[in-house]
Amino acid sequence: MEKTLILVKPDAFARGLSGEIIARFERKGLKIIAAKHMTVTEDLAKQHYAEHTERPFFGELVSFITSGPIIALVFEGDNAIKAARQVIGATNPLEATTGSIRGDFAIAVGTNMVHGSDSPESGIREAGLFFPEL
Ligand code: DAT
Ligand code: MG
Repeated sequence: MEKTLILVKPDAFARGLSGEIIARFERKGLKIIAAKHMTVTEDLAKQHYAEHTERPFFGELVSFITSGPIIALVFEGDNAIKAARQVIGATNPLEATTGSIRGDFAIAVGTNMVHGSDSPESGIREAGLFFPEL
């Protein structure tokens, strides 16, 4: 079974949409195996977004994800990575279909509500960063 790290980002948490968002993954058939409320440190943010270090928006990524409380979760299930990314929608909310989290709740790519791992390997890596006990 695959694992995916899901982050309910600061924009979604501040808007009171955590429950709505988490419910969508559960309804899809994914199981929560870890969850916590936390604030991401700069060090953790940089490790989490390591693949984006060279991107021009890296600084904004780190400052946004550390800007306020989040909910971090690990969901498990068959094809959890693809299933969760379908629930989340395209990176740019203006390209995300209605019915997806980003399509329904967001407009800007910088504040797109949710993170979801993009491969089984990154699911394991990212889940381990946020939940070393797993
Ligand atoms: P995703 O979150 O869909 O996996 P990604 O891994 O390519 O997308 O990028 C990570 C985050 O970086 C994304 O959720 C929002 C931000 N981002 C991506 N492309 C961007 C861009 N062109 N300008 C600003 N922020 C961007
Ligand atoms: Mg990504």
